[in-house]
Amino acid sequence: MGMEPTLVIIKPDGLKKSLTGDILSRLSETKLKIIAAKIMKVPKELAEKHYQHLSKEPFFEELIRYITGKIHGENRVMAMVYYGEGAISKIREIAGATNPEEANPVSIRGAYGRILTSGIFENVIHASSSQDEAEREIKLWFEPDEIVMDLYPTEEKVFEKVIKRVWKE
Ligand code: IDP
Ligand code: MG
Repeated sequence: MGMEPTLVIIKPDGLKKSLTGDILSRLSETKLKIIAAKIMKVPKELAEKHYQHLSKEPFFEELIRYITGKIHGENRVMAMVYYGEGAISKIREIAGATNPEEANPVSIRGAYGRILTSGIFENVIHASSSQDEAEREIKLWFEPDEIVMDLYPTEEKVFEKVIKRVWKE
């Protein structure tokens, strides 16, 4: 426990169902601090790295389709980092069990999740489940400068010939 960060992702079903506000309200009950947030598309490579621990599961391919928005025709997710005392367990508690049918009905997954006919647990949010997982996931989803706190050691790298899209003058 102690002061720790955790990664939260509102999955494509959460955005599709306009649940963002409700979910943020529920999460704010924890009194944890949001230290990073963005709406983004999820590239397949990022999805596969994020769920690498499940790559042997029969539902893996469908899970990648889910998190990349292919199932809902909604390619946005909202990724956030919450920080504070016992952040990981506090958020997991409000999120509820992985299987939405077993989740506490007042938890986010219990209230808004469902099981798709494909068998995938459509459970609205992701939340890191350990400090190691949080570190791995936060480094996957965010760059150091997108987070308003220094969570992990950084280094400076000089890039040459970087091609970057900018607003047209
Ligand atoms: P978690 O999201 O509660 O940490 P994980 O085991 O890390 O659970 O699984 C990641 C996601 O994969 C779940 O949130 C859910 O969407 C999906 N999932 C996990 N286990 C199953 C399963 O047995 N059947 C269908 N989908 C599953
Ligand atoms: Mg997990």
